[in-house]
Amino acid sequence: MNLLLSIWALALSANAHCIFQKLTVNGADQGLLTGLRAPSNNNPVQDVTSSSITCGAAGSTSNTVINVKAGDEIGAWYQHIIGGAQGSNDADNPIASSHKGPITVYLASVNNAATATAATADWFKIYDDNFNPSTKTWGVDNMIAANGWVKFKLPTCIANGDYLLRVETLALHSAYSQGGAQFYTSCAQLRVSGGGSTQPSSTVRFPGYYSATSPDIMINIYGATGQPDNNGKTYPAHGPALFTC
Ligand SMILES: [Cu+2]
Repeated sequence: MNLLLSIWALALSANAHCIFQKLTVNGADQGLLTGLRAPSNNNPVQDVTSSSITCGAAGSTSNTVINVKAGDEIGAWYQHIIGGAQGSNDADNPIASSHKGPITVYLASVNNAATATAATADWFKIYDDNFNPSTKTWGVDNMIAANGWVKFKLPTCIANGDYLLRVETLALHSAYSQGGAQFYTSCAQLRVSGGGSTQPSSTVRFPGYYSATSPDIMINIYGATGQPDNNGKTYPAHGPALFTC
């Protein structure tokens, strides 16, 4: 009995992670894993030089490209495991509350979103929710409060065509040592119409852009009182400057 209980406890604690697994477009549910490249389990990526840093470890790849319009509101849904909660009364759904950190969204223009190679895509940042030092609230806290939803708008001025959308939850609870930051990332395949002609002034690649030792990735978020409050400071810049129209 004791052995079974401790195995059970270990299994739970080892899996207090999450997966981005579904999209809404202006509130319309696109279906589980539809239009997505998602990992098959909720383990984080902790090596920023890994090919898995782009869209998560290779798992499922949808044949679908989701039609959207520039300016649409996108919802990205994170849950503890694929399909939702892990059993009933899952305190770690959508993610363990210990997993404080920022949520960041990127787009990359590609020729064909269903087949494009994510590692050579050129990404620009369109949304982030980092840390509010006055309320001590992280992007992850807001995602948990919204039952796993991260909502943002596609820029109105981007050019029409295919895009990959990369949504990243970065958990920093163990990021005080190198390699401790946990990335939870999937990508969506989008086809944009109704857009404009503004091109991003600069782009980045994954892997490539993130460094294991930069102050946003190797960071002790626990302040003097031991709380994950970044000691009241602002969180360092994570990713390039936001693209704006
Ligand atoms: Cu975790």
